[in-house]
Amino acid sequence: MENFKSGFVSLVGRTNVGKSTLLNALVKEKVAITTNKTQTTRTAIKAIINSENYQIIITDTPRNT
Ligand SMILES: Nc1nc2c(ncn2[C@@H]2O[C@H](COP(=O)(O)OP(=O)(O)OP(=O)(O)O)[C@@H](O)[C@H]2O)c(=O)[nH]1
Ligand SMILES: [Mg+2]
Repeated sequence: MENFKSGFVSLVGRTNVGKSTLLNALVKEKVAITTNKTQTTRTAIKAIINSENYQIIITDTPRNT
């Protein structure tokens, strides 16, 4: 566990810029709905990436503007 690291990442930004698309790509699963329409994500969506040496907790957020 000595070299194990963990942390949080939040994806924030204007609507329709690709936050949810990036989340899905990072976790390699379709956890968040993505569309070409604005204000798609309505609630914060959390996903976790686990690896031998790290854990990342990612939150995709609804549009910020
Ligand atoms: N050309 C291009 N289009 C992208 C890229 N990433 C995402 N898109 C497209 O941009 C649109 C919006 O993507 P979303 O991931 O739903 O955007 P979002 O930021 O989550 O939007 P909200 O949930 O409304 O805040 C979709 O049509 C995606 O296919 C990219 O890197 N390049
Ligand atoms: Mg979204």
